[in-house]
Amino acid sequence: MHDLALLPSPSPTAATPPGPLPVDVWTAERVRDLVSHRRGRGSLLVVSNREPYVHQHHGDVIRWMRPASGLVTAVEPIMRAVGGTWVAHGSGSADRKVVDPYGRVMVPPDDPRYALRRVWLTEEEERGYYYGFANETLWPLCHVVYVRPTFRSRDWAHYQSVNAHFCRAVAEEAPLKATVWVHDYHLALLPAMLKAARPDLTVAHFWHIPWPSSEVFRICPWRREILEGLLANDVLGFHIRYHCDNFLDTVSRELEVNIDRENSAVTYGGHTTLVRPFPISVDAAAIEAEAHSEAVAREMVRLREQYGLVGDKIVVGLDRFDYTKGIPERLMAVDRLLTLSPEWRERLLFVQAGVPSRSRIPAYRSEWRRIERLVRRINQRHGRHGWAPIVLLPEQLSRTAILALYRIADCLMVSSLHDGMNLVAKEYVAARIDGDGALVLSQFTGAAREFPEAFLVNPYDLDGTAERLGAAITMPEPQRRGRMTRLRERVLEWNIYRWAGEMLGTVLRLPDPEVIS
Ligand code: GDG
Repeated sequence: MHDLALLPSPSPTAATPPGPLPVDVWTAERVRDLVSHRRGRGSLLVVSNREPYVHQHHGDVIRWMRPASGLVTAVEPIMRAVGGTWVAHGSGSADRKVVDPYGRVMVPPDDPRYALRRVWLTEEEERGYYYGFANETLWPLCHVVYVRPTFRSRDWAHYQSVNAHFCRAVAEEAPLKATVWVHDYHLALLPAMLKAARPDLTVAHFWHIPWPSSEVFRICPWRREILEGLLANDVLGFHIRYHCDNFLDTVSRELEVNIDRENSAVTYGGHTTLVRPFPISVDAAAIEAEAHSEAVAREMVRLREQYGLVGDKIVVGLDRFDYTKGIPERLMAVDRLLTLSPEWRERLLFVQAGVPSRSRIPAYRSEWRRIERLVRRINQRHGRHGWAPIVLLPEQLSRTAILALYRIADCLMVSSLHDGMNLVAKEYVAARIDGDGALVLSQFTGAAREFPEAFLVNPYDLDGTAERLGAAITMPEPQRRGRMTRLRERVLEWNIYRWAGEMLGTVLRLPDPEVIS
């Protein structure tokens, strides 16, 4: 079973935010209308490795949870709005117990809106495809963080066979001329397999992580197969234009393609793929509404009491514990600030929350040990009178607790070494219903392109990051609020429904695939 980070149920329902909405706002209803108007050609299927709901045994009872994953955070509200089928790996200990004979269960469990079709994998397949090829090969290959990718032929064989499993499941589920929306780097081969098995399908793919430069990608022994898999899509989406350009450069170096830069389209073997940026986001209105709730207010009190979250300034970090997120760099920047400006001692508290992730992989285990060592050392160096500057919360936080932490945080620090988008930064901004708070944000996240009002940092530059953190927590209130107001306007307008509306709109405007019988 995965060492998933799990969120307790239930999840919030979308709600209308207080106050006037920006003029051109996308809502769940607007995406639903778009999909239902254009659905003449069939229905919508989402495919991803990660499932949106996991069923687990707890003694004699079965409980369901939502995994802590950027992909699930983003795609789940869309499926709730439009319905359809989501095909994903069934990873929970009780997942088989709750499905029908075809591996299907209706979700959300407390408010069924769409079907979840589970794909079953053996331990060995999961090891090779998920831990091996997806997370020891493609993840480090696409994130330029100087962790060397591993290339094992047996992982590659599992990756191919698991993609074929997913293909069979989707082909069984998809009605004629359906639109299939594939997600992420676990399923790069699936589009080509689907087009071969079911040429009537329209296939789109959203790649949630960065695409590296062609120079980086060319070390992959199976690069041709991966690129051919992706070029079978009708639409291929990345978070930002820079990743699209890297992808276009990569295919132009590796394959005989025709590239139409004007339309950002690639033609290969007679098939054209539109390659476009679609910046992902969060359900900002729902977060805003939930941040107003009594439950969040109570949780703020509980967290402050339980963890002693008091001080002039509370700075928060929240991540899956992943080596791409730059957690040691963040801790070292806090250390540097406390060393250069000792007047912050006993006044600044840094809270690092999050869940251990992929801990079967050695690079993740050593990252975790490094974080623990650093926290100990920094607390010894600067701690006094029973006070220590860093609080580590390596626990599974509920969504209510996450929103409470965002509201407590005078400053949120995102210091990823490389990150496709980073939804934590967007959630923080959406949760700041008081219009206050400061965001320190790595320039190597997709979010940095949309958030120039954040305190942008290069996390490799410790002095620079410490200096920007100092500036963020000392900025006078009027300027700080001015920046937050602009960040909030952006996240409310460029919300998750706009992302889905723009990507699905592009897909649904395409002509029907030509099927030669
Ligand atoms: C990938 C890409 C891209 C985090 N820690 C805990 C927790 N979370 C929740 C957050 C947020 C989500 O998980 C993380 O989303 P991110 O976008 O920050 O990061 P990844 O999981 O790496 O996501 C990323 C994303 O896909 C979407 O395309 O933005 O670049 O890497 O929703 O709130 N939830 C709980 N406990 C935690 O400790 N419960």
